Amino acid sequence: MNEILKRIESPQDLKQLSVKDLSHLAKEIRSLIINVVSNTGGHLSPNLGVVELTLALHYVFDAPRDKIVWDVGHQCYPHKIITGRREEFSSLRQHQGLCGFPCREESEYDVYNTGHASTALSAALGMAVARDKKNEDYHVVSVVGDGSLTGGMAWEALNQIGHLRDRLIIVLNYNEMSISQNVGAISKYLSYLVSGQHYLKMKDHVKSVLKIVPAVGKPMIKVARAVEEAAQKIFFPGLFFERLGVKYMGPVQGHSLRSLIEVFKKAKTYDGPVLIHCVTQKGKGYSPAKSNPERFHSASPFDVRTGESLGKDEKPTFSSVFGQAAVKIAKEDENVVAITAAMPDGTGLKPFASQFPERFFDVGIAEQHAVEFAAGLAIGGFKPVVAIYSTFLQRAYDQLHHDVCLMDIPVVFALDRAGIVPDDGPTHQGINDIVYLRHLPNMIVMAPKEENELQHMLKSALSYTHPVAIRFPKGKGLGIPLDEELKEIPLGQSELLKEGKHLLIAFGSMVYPALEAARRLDKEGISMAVVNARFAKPLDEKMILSFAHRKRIIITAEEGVTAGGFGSAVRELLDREKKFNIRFKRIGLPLEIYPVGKIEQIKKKYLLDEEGLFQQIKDFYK
Ligand SMILES: Cc1ncc(C[n+]2csc(CCOP(=O)(O)OP(=O)(O)O)c2C)c(N)n1
Repeated sequence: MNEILKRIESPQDLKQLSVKDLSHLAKEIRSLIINVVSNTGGHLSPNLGVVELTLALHYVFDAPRDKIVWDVGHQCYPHKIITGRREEFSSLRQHQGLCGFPCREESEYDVYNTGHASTALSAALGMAVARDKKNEDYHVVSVVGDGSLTGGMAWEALNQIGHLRDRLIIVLNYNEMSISQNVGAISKYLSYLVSGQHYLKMKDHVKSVLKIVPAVGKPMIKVARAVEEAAQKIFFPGLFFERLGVKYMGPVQGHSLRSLIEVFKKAKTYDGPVLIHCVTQKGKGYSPAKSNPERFHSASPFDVRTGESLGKDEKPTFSSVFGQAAVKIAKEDENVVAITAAMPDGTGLKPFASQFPERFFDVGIAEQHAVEFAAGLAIGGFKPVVAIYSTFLQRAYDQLHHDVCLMDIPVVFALDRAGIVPDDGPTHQGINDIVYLRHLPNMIVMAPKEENELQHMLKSALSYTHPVAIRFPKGKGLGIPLDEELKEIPLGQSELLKEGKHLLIAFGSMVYPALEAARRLDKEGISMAVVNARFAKPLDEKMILSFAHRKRIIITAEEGVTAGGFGSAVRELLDREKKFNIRFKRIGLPLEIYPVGKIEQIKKKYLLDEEGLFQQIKDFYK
């Protein structure tokens, strides 16, 4: 096993191989990926789908001199394996191991760090223009999926690519999937192009029928027209791209090394932008992933034999509690609608989508549009709930400000994966949202201490008639029983959980660790009251000021960057009042680029776990 792979130290070693050897190598790479990802978890089905495509690219082009730019970058495992990182591949997504996305700090073959979608065409165009302006001579190749092509930035790039016409190769990895089934009119157009192949067969078939049938009646004329239309598709496929000024090649069978090598060689000779439409299958080579590419898009560790996940936990995730609460509320209020930007499963909205298909919208990887679309729906009398991961909502900052908050339009934002996010590394951390939301006019910012409170917060948010953001972490809840009946939390009201002399006020996921730390501090003679803030905006000013009047120490805790975050909000309140002589500390995250690792490892490093809180408060008290 791995007879060929063990000889591949760099892409140069591929160039000596025959197509037959490359095809064996593809098998060996798939097997390595399946084995490693079954241990570490990771993006399985996207990577299994691009093995031949990656081999053909590295066979034809000369990286790192030629630049290969991956969109999202979740499909870079074969690329990492053949660019000198085969031995380290088992450390994928582990603390101090290989990052699951392209990473310039790791290798000169990774020209551009990614994690968020739809960036590759813009970045690649920039590189191509820089090359041409400096009279240099290398190829720039960007690989973009059909899912990522639903993002607006990809079209902004195409607009300029067709205008400038610099030499640039776009490999469209078409597999009909985003994380879930791909959506939208562009996706339909791409599948229409692919279906040209079937028309080709149909045309031949019809031709042969026409040959043997002498009479040409009305039905025959209809058939003849269909043949003509099909012929148009065949002879001018990709007309749309051609009209944009981008040469279209394809569709190409994306698992045929011979076809891929041939088309990439041809594309190399073209002096302008060219798009190669490669048809691939997500999960290729591993039947559980092939039959359920969505589940294996980003899989947790699994049993290779069966595909079953390892380490099942009975506690529901925050995402699923959110999704169920949305269904419950929508049953009672027909104006509630839900929106996702290509993450129906990850955000927990699948049950909503199946129960209320006409009130559910998957807009594609289009966070900016999702926010703006929601604002329009709200103006029309609906109550939109927009579920987007904290890190991806960063995309829509201006829409939040300009299109929702300035007009005080009631849209509810459910920010999943808020706080520290495991395994995916710096691009996926959800640690900025308190900061980027708190200063928006009219925006209410909430975070539940556990999953039961999340349900009540969703109900409450829909009653406030302002823009509201609810942030909650990735993963399992705390196992708190879920109330049947949902209640409304009065706007801005915090919750006192433990009496004490000084104040420890925690936001969201930090509440329980704060409570545990405070119980231990009691034993050290340090008496901290613990308050569940619930709101970063509006703050429970009355409660905080009452402590400020009586106490000497106020400490805030949040799972987000402290610069401009929740603690800063409390500090600003105290500064506004001026008259307090108190000692104040904010606990949270520094401005840094966060390492790959498990949540526990990262929290420990930044002293945000119970032990870290205990030590930080004890040291401060002294
Ligand atoms: C801005 C942004 N929103 C959402 C995501 C989550 N996400 C990661 S991969 C993916 C689907 C990408 O589909 P496609 O480009 O077709 O690649 P495939 O996985 O099908 O190979 C999504 C939605 C993201 N990475 N970035």
